[in-house]
Amino acid sequence: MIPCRDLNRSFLSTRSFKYMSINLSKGGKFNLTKKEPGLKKVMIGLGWEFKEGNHLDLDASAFLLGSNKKLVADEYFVFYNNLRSPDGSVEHTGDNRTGIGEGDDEMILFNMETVNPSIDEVVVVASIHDAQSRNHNFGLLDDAYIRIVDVETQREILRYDLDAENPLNTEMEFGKLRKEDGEWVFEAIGVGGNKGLQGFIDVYA
Ligand SMILES: [Ca+2]
Ligand SMILES: [Ca+2]
Repeated sequence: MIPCRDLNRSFLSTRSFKYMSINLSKGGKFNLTKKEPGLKKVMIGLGWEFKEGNHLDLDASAFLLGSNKKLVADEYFVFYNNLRSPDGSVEHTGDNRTGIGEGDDEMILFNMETVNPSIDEVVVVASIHDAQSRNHNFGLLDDAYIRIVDVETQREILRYDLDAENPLNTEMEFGKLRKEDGEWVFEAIGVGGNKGLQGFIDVYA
């Protein structure tokens, strides 16, 4: 049986809604190389709002992993204090500490052409800064999403809206770009935890 995602997609393409992006749900996959021929550089945007009209500092970070699922070197952990990977393929555009305003609050750029060939996965995570001392968690977030945009055309390719299964989580592996037989596939992960950014460092460093 063809998964519903694919049915929707073929429906959309036959109706020529070519600017409509794909909405992924948890576990959903999208082959960027196959579906978007010629795609070179993507912007991974993370947006969020705080329910109570206050501020919440969410941080987007990327772990560039080799085939052993570990960072190829410490400098391949890209976050607010290390904004660029050594190969220049991943760039973080800077820390946003409030999330105020619509649209992307933090952005990570990824160049598929210049990425170090040893990189097999780019794992994108979101973690709440100082979650414990500020008593913040994902339950306080509204409209958190991750989306992928073609940098050249500024067109949104796909989007994954966060559906926090556990509102008490303080960080989440949002999604990953994974190399599969030389093609880049985006996978919506949506797995949360309670160890902060350090929890991911413990796993991937
Ligand atoms: Ca931030
Ligand atoms: Ca926002």
